Amino acid sequence: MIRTFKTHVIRRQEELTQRLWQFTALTGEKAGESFPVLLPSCWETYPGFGLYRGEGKYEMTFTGGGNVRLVFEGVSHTAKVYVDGEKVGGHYNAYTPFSILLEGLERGEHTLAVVADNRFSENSALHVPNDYMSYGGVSRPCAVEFLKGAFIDYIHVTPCLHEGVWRAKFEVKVKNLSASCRAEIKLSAAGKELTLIKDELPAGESLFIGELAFEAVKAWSPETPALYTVQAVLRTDGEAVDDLIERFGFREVKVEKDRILLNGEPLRIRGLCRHEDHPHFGCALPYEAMMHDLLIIKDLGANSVRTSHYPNDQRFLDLCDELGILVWEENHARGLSLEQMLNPNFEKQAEEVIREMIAAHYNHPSIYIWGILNECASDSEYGRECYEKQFALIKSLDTSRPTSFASCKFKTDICFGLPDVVSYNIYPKWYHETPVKEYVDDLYTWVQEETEGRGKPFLVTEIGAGGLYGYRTPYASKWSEEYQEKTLSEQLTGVLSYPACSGVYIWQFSDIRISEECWGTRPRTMNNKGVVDEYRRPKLCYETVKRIFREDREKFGK
Ligand code: ADA
Repeated sequence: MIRTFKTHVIRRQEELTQRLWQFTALTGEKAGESFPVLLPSCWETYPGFGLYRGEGKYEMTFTGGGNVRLVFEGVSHTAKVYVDGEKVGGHYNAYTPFSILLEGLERGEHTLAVVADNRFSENSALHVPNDYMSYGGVSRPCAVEFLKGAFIDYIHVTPCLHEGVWRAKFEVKVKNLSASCRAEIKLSAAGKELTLIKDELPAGESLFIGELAFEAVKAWSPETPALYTVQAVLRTDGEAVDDLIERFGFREVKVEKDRILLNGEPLRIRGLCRHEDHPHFGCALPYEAMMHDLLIIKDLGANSVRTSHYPNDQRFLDLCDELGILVWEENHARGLSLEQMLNPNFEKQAEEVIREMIAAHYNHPSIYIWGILNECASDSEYGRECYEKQFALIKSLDTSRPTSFASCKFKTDICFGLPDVVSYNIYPKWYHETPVKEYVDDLYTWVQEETEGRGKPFLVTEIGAGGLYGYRTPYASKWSEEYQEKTLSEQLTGVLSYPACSGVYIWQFSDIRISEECWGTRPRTMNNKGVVDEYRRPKLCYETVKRIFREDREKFGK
């Protein structure tokens, strides 16, 4: 399952995951070990492979020919793809999709091999030893598609409310693999139809643009997450050759003064930061496990998830659309120092993540904000240049959502003039002893008085404390569940009662594995700040968070 809904009626797409592939380790002592595995998965979950860093090959066969497209939702973290032994493409970064087009492939049975590599090196600027795991494997679904002479690459839908009536702009990108022809796109969305015609569709890429008004549709909101589909059917020289079905919602996000507005109403964020991580699945959580996480998030009274620190599996975003969970989605980067940002590959690799993230996730109504570069060098001139370029790139691709970044540079950040929303990660009572309210007030006052962030909405994107599941002490010592409960309670109430604040994200949803290479000093080689542990068992703080979030929901009526 690639999406939670059907995406094609005409195009033949065959999912290659949920099937057995042959895995072979290629590096070090394990080289040559080979056995069948079910994809998607991470090899760290295979017995004996818990710490394997290197290359792993996944092989299977598919039958067909003609214009064939291989679609990968995510390979962690560097991929090389071979068909019948010949390299046909590659990709860097675990968390964004890519595809490989094979024109005129001979009909018959073909072997497909994907070599994934999870090693760290100078070539990899984003996947570095870090406070989360960079797993190895084909970690998200993949498929093979059989195309005719032209196909639809994407549909981007931008809704807007105009004089009380919802309108939607449709941008449809088509790739023509043949000679110039007459082409027609028929769009059907929420009971309306529109035909866009090009008398001459040249070879290569073309954009079809159209707009429709919708008088009788429901707006999307966390309380009523109404969703609609749009189908685009492509005809060339009169023949229906391809189609794509996408899903969207009618909602607008705007920033006005110091508030983020959803359909004109100020947002109140009660959120959790979440990594894609689970002891049984690594970062390749199956659909059922994603749903289970979201049920817990809903039960806690939260209304938002921050996809720290990378774009998430599209199925998770589909579920957020369906359940009315607001999403802060961010590009891939955590805590990169100035030196790491100076890696010659950094700019290009980060830019690719942004392009791929926005192209693939543009239509999700749940995504209300794009975040970038969590806790990177936003206190340096060079860092500022990077933030500036990335925000400009985002705005060139999507003007319908605000932007932000989560800073940890206490009173030294120089980038707050760049995003629409000012966001801070703060850990009073964990990494230092300043009382929560005093700390937030000090920070907010500095932002207003000394920075270009003055007057912008203000979010706290991380608060948290470590608590080891099952470690209980009557005197609430650090790392005990009691300490975590007491600290989170003080942090949450302190931040939520600060009137200038638009909301808060807890660090973090569940305990997670971290890279051995860098963070071996954290207990269990894990980040233990989860409200639930890695198996999703609730800690002592669970009921406290639930009470505080639910009281806040009562107070704000949403
Ligand atoms: C940071 C960071 C998180 C995590 C957290 C912590 O603010 O953004 O990824 O490392 O701190 O646990 O200290």
